[in-house]
Amino acid sequence: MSEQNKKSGFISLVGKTNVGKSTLLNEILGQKISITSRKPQTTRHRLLGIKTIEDSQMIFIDTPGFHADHKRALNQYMNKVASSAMKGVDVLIYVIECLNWTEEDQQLTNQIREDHEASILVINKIDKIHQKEDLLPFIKIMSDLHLFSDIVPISALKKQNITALIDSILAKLPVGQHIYPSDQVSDISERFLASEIIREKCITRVGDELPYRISVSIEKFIEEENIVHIDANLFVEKNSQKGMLIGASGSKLKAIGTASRLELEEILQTKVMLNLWVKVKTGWTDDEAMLSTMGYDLGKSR
Ligand SMILES: Nc1nc2c(ncn2[C@@H]2O[C@H](COP(=O)(O)OP(=O)(O)OP(=O)(O)O)[C@@H](O)[C@H]2O)c(=O)[nH]1
Ligand SMILES: [Mg+2]
Repeated sequence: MSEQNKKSGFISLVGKTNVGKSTLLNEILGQKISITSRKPQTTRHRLLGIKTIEDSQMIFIDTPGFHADHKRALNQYMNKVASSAMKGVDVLIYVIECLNWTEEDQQLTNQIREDHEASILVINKIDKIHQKEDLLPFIKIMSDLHLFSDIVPISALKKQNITALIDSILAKLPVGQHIYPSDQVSDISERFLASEIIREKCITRVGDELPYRISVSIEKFIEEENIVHIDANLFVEKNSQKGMLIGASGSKLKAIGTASRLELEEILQTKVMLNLWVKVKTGWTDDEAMLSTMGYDLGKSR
């Protein structure tokens, strides 16, 4: 392959929380690098997913979803990570849920017209549309906004129309040298992925408010020949939350530990010995200094 024919570019996935950005990234990569859940504000960090197809290297940036609650330092941090990923990329993918374009979307995309030659509106979750004939008029309304160069309806979960989306991205990718080896899929470490898998298992097993109060920190990650030893702290903000996470006679924490271990064993392809501790760190979601020591730092997003 001649060097001049190579294409490479950064593609960010942005949009409101819960629209399916991380599900889409995992589907494109064919591998889970970004955790997902039906609860809002799942992704907290910017992370890269890399897909190389022949002479084209697509470097995707998954971001935290935008959300209106700006009050806490953690929420402000997440919105900042998302807006910084809207700038300086080669292709911007703005994801929405089918038939759902809001005032907030309008505001968030206002800057696209000036900043981006190449922007794609992804209308996700088309599998949820009851009346299929509703889709075409919606696409027409979106197209009349004149904000996006392409509009691609997909279902990330049901793997519908992903090839059309890839084709649209490839057509917009600039000429350039590849930055990563062709078999590299992400820039995240196994240690970081472990903390995220554990956080995902917490999110799915607790009530609606608690997910935003939980942070996971890996204290030990030691790889031996046939086993990986992982110790992790789960931080919450209050003693009452600690009880909710541990559950009656430790049942909830045990379930979180088992589900995390099984998935980590699958990902790491080895046995995993996992120990979890729940600790209270009062007010961590609204304390910039604490956020920084816990790895939420705009300078280094992970
Ligand atoms: N029915 C349906 N559900 C989907 C689809 N794509 C994603 N979901 C679900 O939508 C929920 C949110 O998905 P995520 O991928 O976590 O969404 P996100 O945009 O990354 O959310 P944040 O990280 O919070 O910004 C999950 O329960 C997914 O399974 C889809 O195409 N169809
Ligand atoms: Mg996400």
